[in-house]
Amino acid sequence: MQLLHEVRLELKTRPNIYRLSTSISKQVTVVGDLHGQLEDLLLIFYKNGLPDVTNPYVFNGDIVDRGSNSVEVALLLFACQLVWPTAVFINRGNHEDPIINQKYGFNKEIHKKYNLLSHKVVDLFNEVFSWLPLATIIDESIFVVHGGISENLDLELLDKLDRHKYYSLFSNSKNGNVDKMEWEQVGDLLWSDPHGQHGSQISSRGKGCLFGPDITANFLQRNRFKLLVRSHQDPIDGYCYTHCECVLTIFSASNYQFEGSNPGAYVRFDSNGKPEIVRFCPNKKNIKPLGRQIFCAEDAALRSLRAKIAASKTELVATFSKMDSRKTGCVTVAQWCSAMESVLKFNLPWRMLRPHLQTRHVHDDLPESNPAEQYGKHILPVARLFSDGSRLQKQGRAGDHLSHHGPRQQRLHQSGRVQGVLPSSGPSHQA
Ligand SMILES: [Mn+2]
Repeated sequence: MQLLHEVRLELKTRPNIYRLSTSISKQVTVVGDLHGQLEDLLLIFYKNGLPDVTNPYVFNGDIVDRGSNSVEVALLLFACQLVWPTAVFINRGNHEDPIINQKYGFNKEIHKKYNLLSHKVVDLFNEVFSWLPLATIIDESIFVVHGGISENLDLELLDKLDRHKYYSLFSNSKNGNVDKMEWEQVGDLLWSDPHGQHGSQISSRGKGCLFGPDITANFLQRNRFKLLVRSHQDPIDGYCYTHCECVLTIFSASNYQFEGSNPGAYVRFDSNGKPEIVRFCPNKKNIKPLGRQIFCAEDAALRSLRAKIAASKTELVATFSKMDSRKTGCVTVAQWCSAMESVLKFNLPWRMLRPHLQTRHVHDDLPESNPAEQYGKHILPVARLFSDGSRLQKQGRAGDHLSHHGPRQQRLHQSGRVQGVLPSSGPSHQA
């Protein structure tokens, strides 16, 4: 919930229409509908890299509903938005709307995942959605919007309106005084589709319109744009061009209708506006490298954490020693977590991290029993904080702690094979 609060504050500072330049990044990637398909988002990050100043992304709406991981997709994108505020841009889609979320699965998913908190979480998501910008212009030449345009679309009016008023495009209970013209234009951005005939027609979707090639040509010319990029429909190839290649539809939720119905696609523009479309389809072949990629990212974070712990080991041992008033050589998991947090000053889920910070061959060699059993099942050997037993001896407490290890363990210390700079303990092992 903290994340949602933070992202809401961040989004409030954004304009209704983002204006991006690729002068630094030399490229930008546009991702279409994700509809809660986390695997597609992770695959895009795997193939195209995580966002950063050299690799900015525009997510073109409909991040939630239909798929089973809308919560995860939205939270991951919002976290990216906070971490890389100048490299992540999320346009609002027609599914970022409380009324639509009631019908197409997002609210249901939240209720399942958040139980008693779910009403608050739903409200917060809706609040965040209402602050999502409505469109993005890349290098003053590419207009990116979820649905499309209409005959009278007026960017000046769209720049000025209070988008938060259009909390939902269906119910105006929370919207206050809405302006009919503004209301319609926001609806056109989020709901329209291109069609083959000239002029505009009422859309069977009930909102937005069907706009013809003449409306596109006029809009692009009037605003000196070269291309309209939109999403909102699922082409069989993941993307399609219409209106003499002036409209590009890009859709990133693979297998959207059924297994094999469509690949996902995203488009990367270079700084000359030249598009490179990448199609992808998560399958069994792709799952392995994706898993490995996540593992690699975690591994890098853990390595850096281990280095920080190693750098603080003097202070850590002093803290552990203070906690270990009976001189058992052990501390409880709770004490360990509290020491890690107070010494390293990182507010991390230490209890969850602990199993990842152990060195496997250390606890394989744990003695069967030891004098510290009074701490219960989850106890941790202070001595195992160190890779070098001799350092401990210099501190005058080493004898106490090392004596708790069996002969094999001591040999390991002496031979330098105990590399763990962290306490380690398997659930069924005690030190
Ligand atoms: Mn849509």
